[in-house]
Amino acid sequence: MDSQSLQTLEQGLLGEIVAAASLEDLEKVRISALGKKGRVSELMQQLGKMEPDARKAFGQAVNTVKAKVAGALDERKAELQALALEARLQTERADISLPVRPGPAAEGRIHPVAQVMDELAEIFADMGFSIAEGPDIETDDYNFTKLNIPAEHPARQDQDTFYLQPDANGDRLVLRTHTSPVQIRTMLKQKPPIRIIAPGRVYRGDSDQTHTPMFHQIEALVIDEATHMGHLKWTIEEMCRAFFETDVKMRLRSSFFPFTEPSAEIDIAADGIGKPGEWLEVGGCGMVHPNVLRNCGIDPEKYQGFAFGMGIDRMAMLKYGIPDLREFFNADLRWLKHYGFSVLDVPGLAGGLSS
Ligand code: 2NM
Repeated sequence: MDSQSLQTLEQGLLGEIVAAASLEDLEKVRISALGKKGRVSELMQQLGKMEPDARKAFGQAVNTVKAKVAGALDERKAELQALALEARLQTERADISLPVRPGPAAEGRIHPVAQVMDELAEIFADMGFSIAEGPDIETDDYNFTKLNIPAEHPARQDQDTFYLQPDANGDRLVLRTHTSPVQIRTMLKQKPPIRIIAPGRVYRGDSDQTHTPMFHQIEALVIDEATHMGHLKWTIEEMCRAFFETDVKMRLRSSFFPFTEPSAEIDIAADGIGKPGEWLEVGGCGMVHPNVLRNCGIDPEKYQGFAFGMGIDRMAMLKYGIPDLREFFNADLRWLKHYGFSVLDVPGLAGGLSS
């Protein structure tokens, strides 16, 4: 091959390299030039058949071409890689100025009942109470008899109890009509002094505008040697002040429960919710009946104490201005979005319970 054709080959190859539009095309050009059977490699194989002088000159010329072609390949490869990266950057671009999606922690809502339970737990924990829990299915004995409500007592009909089949011991089972059996269980297994609250679900068979067959109660129990009505009134007043986050007027109105003596209804002034001059009943209370203490193995000559109970759903309606009780349990996400609370806004006494 003469130097003219070598020149032509070189120009041709350099042209192909520049024209290669992708890394794959470029690789094909490389193989066709510098690969084992490539056009430049084949020239090298001709060297063996040449005269020594000619061989030296031709060898140098081919090497020069080879080096130029290799250099051009590297250069084009770098260019094509840069272009490919640029193309990816264009198509895979992320707009970091887009607003962040809220995500489950910010989007989920805490139900007002759960919020009020958390708020009350916080308030009572601060006063030195512990939280006690018990089963929703109770024995007739714990739900009624030990609470000084004997078999023929009208309270058993009053409360429209849901009855279940008897358990293995033949004890009649019920869906608890109040959380008082939790207090019974506590008194049976723990000696005074006792300071507990029992929040939870309770069940009664009535259903209308202001009653659902399942609702929530919180009850408190304090037993010690010298606990009296003054402690009871202070505790309820203090709880209302902390819960409603304002000064509320409260009164105890004489009443009757089989499990307390004396007993009273708890009323709070409705001024704050646009009903000036009216009183709203939020719960009941009293000094634990000596029979109840005795039923739980506590000596009423040595110990006495108070208990009170309130409706959590009712308290949520009052504090957060929610008009219809039935909406509480409809699992309507629009309602929950409106009345629910942020998962991240944990109630605490230091920063306001429900800021
Ligand atoms: C109320 C009202 C008055 C109460 C009594 C007891 C117990 F177990 F100690 F006897 N627990 N809760 C009680 C007293 C509950 O709810 C309206």
